[in-house]
Amino acid sequence: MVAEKIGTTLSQHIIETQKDFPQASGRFTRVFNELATCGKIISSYVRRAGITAEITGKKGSVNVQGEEQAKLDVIAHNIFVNRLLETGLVAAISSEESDEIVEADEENSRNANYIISTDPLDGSSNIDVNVSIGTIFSLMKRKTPLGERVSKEDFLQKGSEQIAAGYILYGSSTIFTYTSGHGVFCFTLDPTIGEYLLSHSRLKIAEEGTTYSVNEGNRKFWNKGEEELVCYFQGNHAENDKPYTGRYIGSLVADFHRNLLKSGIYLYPKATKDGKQDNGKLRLLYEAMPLALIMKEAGGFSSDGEKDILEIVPTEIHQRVPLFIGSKREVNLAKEFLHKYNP
Ligand code: P6P
Repeated sequence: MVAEKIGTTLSQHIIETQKDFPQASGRFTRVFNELATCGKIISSYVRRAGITAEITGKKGSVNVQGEEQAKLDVIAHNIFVNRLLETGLVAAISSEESDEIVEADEENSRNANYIISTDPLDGSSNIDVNVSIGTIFSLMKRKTPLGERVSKEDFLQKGSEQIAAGYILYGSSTIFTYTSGHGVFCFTLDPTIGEYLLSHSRLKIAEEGTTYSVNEGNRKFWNKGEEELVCYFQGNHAENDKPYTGRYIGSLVADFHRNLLKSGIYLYPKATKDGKQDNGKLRLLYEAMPLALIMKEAGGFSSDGEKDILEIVPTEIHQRVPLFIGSKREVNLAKEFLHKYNP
């Protein structure tokens, strides 16, 4: 099938795949192509960071999370919002960089079918030290009836309702990875021709992992189950004396992508450095849920330590969640260890 031949362009792939869905109207294709274009534009900025002051360093503002915004955070946010709302097919966008949802004009807020949640540039604190960063997106259909204005409640759907999810990793190359529920596909951007070319078709993660990714600097804030789980991964446990490989880039998309290809688990338990956040650091809507859909399609699993990420119904758009995501065996182990002390 052309759509899955290595080297196929993303546009060819989407058009070919659309043929499999007679009910497809072309709207999905149009939105998807725009997401891909946003990735190319952001990639061009990321590749120039450090060269021009206008895109390097801090913006001098903080986002709703109280985190300092990099100039590129805001640039990436604006690219996503402007281009996707201009398609006339997206009613609103929830973004890490905006406290409230960004609604399309009245006409499209009432009549567009799709809503998008995004972390426009995750891991942006790594930009100035030339470490990989990424964009994460989640595509859903609105719940409110057409004709009514879209609302924040439209975004409070569980992850299994996603129509599609993906990320763009700005690493040694720029990779566009997505799933629409029929397999996980990766496209590598060939900058010489400006096209994304299929590089991985129907990606599957190994059932058992060999790598664990966690910020060990938070150890003093972990509970007993989390502590024992990491000791297991370090080979310091009665049930395991063979250490896993430890890899932690500090950029979720980069750690996720490596574990997706090489097997392993990424974990961000409840507490963070300040020990205050008892719901972890990562956001449910535009980090955990889209990656959880990809991981499920690749044969892996994700949980908050107890519940399947895709079955959690959000109560607010910037809600945080503890995250254990990767090879099925390791994510289930996490659940066992946490349950041991918190039945
Ligand atoms: P810490 C980046 O801010 C991010 O959201 C993820 O990309 C990354 O995995 C995590 O936070 C890093 O957090 O507390 O380990 O620096």
